[in-house]
Amino acid sequence: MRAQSSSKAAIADRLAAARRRTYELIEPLDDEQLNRVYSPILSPLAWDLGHIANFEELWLVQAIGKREPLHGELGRFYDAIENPRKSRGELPILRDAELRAYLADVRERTLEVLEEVEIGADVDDPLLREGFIYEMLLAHEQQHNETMLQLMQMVDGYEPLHDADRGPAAPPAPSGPELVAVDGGEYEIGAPGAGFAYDNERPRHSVVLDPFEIDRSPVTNGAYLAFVEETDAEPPLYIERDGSDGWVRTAMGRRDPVDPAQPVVHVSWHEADAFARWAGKRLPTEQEWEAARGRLHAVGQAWEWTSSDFLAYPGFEPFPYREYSEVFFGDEHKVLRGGSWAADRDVIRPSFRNWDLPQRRQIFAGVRCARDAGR
Ligand code: AVJ
Ligand code: FE
Repeated sequence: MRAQSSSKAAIADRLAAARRRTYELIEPLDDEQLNRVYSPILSPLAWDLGHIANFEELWLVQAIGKREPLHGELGRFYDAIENPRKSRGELPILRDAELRAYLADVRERTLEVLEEVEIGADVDDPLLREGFIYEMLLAHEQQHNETMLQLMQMVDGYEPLHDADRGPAAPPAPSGPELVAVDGGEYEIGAPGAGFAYDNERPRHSVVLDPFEIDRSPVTNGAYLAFVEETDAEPPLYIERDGSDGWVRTAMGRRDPVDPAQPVVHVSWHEADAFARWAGKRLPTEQEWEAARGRLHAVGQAWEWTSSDFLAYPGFEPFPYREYSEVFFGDEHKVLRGGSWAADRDVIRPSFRNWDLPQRRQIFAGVRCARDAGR
């Protein structure tokens, strides 16, 4: 992980780098593609872009800088809770040149406000302490970059500027046995008290685990397609039969060979769970995943489904707003751990919790299996 400096100059540089990445992702696209609705479960890219700028305006300009919003009531169209993804194409959001101007105007004000604030470790305002709100904004833009890449899988002919944005890479094969044995006992789960983390990663607490084993490596396309062939399960999203007895990858409207050594992505929780059972194993709990972290090969290529519901840790307190985590707690969403090839390396930390509905396949999610020890 990159060392995170919280000097103002370092924050300004990191904000600029995140924005550069956002612009690079959309550079190959025209305004029609930015405005187009490709899927009811994903926002048009113009919405993500306006939402990135609006979230920045809301927190860094309005809340911290006490400025009035640039576009009056516009913010309510970028509220993710008020506006479900399927309705976002019809909203009177900013588009084209106006949208680009909004991103730039908000950023100008953000940098102006950054000059005025105190962000040290001992400031009173918890939003500013250790630069929390700036870290949150960076993570927010990076997470939306990943959401945008999910949509870009559906854009025919999309040519990413960087080859790394084409999909997961096949990691070098690990040495050693297929499963890693993890001792039973007490483990500390969650983010430490200092340093940036989302509210759902706190408070740190201990759990007692039975001994278990967990796959050293994520499940590959090759292993997953063997399961598909044997059980007649659906192939992952964007993998299809090639007309004879092989498979092709169809993301971005292409017909690319499937690399059997790459971690499988675009499988739902139900499919991940079925795969694990077929393999004589089960999904790990998120606590097991975190306890085994550091012993696992190729974390950060594909999100890894866990068997855990997205629940509050004991003593959870919402911060800085209930709609980041708290409104999603319950048995509807399943937790994913690790990170994907499309996630910023800053987002990938041992305590980070991602979540989605168990039927979803648009995210870059795969599988790593576990089993009870002594089986
Ligand atoms: C943590 C990826 C589930 O996209 O809904 C972005 C991240 N929260 N803006 C989501 C998020 C607010 C969130 N996930
Ligand atoms: Fe958001």
